[in-house]
Amino acid sequence: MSKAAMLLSWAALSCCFLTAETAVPTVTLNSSGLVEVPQNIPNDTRYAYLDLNRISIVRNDAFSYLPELTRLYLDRNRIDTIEDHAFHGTILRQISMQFNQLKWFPNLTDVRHSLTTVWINSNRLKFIRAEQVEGLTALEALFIGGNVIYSLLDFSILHSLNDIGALGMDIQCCNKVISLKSLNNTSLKIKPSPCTYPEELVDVDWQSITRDHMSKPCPGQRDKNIVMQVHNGANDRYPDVFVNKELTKLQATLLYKARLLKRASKISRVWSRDGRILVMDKNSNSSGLFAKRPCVLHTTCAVESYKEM
Ligand SMILES: *[C@@H]1O[C@H](CO)[C@@H](O)[C@H](O)[C@H]1NC(C)=O
Ligand SMILES: *[C@@H]1O[C@H](CO)[C@@H](O)[C@H](O)[C@H]1NC(C)=O
Ligand SMILES: *[C@@H]1O[C@H](CO)[C@@H](O)[C@H](O)[C@H]1NC(C)=O
Ligand SMILES: *[C@@H]1O[C@H](CO)[C@@H](O)[C@H](O)[C@H]1NC(C)=O
Ligand SMILES: *[C@@H]1O[C@H](CO)[C@@H](O)[C@H](O)[C@H]1NC(C)=O
Ligand SMILES: *[C@H]1O[C@@H](CO)[C@H](O)[C@@H](O)[C@@H]1NC(C)=O
Repeated sequence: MSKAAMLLSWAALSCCFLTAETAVPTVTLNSSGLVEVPQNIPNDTRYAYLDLNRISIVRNDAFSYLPELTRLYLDRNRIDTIEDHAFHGTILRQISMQFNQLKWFPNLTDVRHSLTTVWINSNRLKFIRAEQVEGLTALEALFIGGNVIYSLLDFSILHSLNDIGALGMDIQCCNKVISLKSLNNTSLKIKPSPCTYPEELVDVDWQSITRDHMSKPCPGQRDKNIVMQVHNGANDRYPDVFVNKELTKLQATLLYKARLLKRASKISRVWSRDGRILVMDKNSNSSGLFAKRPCVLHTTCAVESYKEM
């Protein structure tokens, strides 16, 4: 082939890739007041943007009239239910469901061979189980940050997965999520100190946490929303140990009490971060639990113990 011919074919190729790229049949219905998945978009649509609507349920076969659909964006809706065959009949490669109200990882079995990327960050997931994702043989990237997850599968069952986005995620660093430690820092994006449990790992850098540190049992699901009384050695002085889960009402009470203590100059600082109430002891040289780093009120300290200080 002559140089000119090569150039020509290169030009022809780049022309057509560009044309193909810009010509992808795309429908954009962001902020359109939709309360349901529309049933009247062109049937050759490949990319569909349905962000910023008020869709709350995605029913079986909602998209099956779109056989070429490869990218679907449902961000910032009110979705709490996705039926088992919602994506049946499509060839989805990317699905984005950020900022919805999903408590369960959706059943993606119908698109398991095509799906490469899932954004499900900022929902209400509490766990992801192996049986919910094990069939997703093509999955390369999974974004789960912004959920408060207590239990995660061992990701090594997903052979194509090489990118897990978990930024903005608080985790209880115990044995149910130990699989996170088998991921290197190129494949796992996590905030610098993600642990809210156990107390000794709060504010500790993720890189310096080992599998051993995480081999502790997780606080029982049954103890959710209750205040545990722990009476053993070190905790005798601080008998109220609060389990760090959804203690919204309790946290509000703690914050209120802590602010009273601050006003009475019993502690030097009180603030909340990621739903945790933190306090800094007035005397940073005091021993044990209150030394050096802030104390998370709802995990180990009793507010009462500050009153005597
Ligand atoms: C879309 O609908 C038209 C007419 O109803 C049909 O001829 C065509 O095959 C459909 N295309 C796809 C991709 O299903
Ligand atoms: C997902 O749906 C398929 C097909 O109905 C079913 O066989 C499978 O058990 C479901 N998976 C989960 C995790 O519910
Ligand atoms: C990180 O893990 C991925 C997937 O397991 C692997 O492909 C990659 O080579 C690893 N990178 C390093 C620096 O170890
Ligand atoms: C990954 O971890 C290594 C040490 O284990 C560290 O030197 C490096 O900076 C980390 N890379 C990123 C992107 O955090
Ligand atoms: C902290 O207190 C201990 C004993 O109360 C004392 O021995 C030590 O010198 C103090 N450290 C500092 C930095 O003040
Ligand atoms: C919806 O429209 C698409 C296409 O224009 C944009 O890429 C998205 O960013 C947008 N979604 C939101 C949430 O703004």
